[in-house]
Amino acid sequence: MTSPECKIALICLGSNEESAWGDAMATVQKAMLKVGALSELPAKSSALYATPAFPAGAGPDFVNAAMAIFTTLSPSALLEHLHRIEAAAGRERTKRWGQRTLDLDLIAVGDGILPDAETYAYWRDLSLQEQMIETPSQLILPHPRMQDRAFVLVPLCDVAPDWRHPVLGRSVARICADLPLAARAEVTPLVAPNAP
Ligand code: PH2
Ligand code: MG
Ligand code: MG
Repeated sequence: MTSPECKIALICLGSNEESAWGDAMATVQKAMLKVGALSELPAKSSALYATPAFPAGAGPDFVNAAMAIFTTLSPSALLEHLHRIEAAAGRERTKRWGQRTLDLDLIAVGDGILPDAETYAYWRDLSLQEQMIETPSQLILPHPRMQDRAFVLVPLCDVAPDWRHPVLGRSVARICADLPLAARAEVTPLVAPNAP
């Protein structure tokens, strides 16, 4: 039997609340080590960024980052690992879009469209108002909102600018460049206190 193919997985990390691991920056940094440990080839990690909470006024600024890891895990097995890391940081799943100690979002796995193109399109095309009410019960990939969010795309440009969206047919760099400049400018790089 041939071994399963190693695929790139894109993950967005976010925190806007202190966790068992420290402040938001320390939390994201520790999570990066744990997510990196899931990778079967050297993982790629973005810079850390300060970003205003979405929707506007929803809470303190976030620290966001992105990673590209390389894995033979299925998307659902990978998601379980991410949920375990969130739980280790003390994450309680309460309010949608509320404050969170650690949020690990699976953005894409290879060029997979899950569960199928029709369901993906349904979630991608929801209005913001509908998004406030409806939450998918299954894993939708690529993340149906990735193309709208500078706090996802700017960090992703650090790790996978050439990854091509299997439905939109555009690279991460292109999708990011298509965002309004003002949205991109709100995502500001943070310098870690222990940086050289
Ligand atoms: N995550 C959310 C809701 N809002 N805003 C920013 N800036 N960054 C996030 O990671 C984020 C958010 C839900 O997961
Ligand atoms: Mg999220
Ligand atoms: Mg999440």
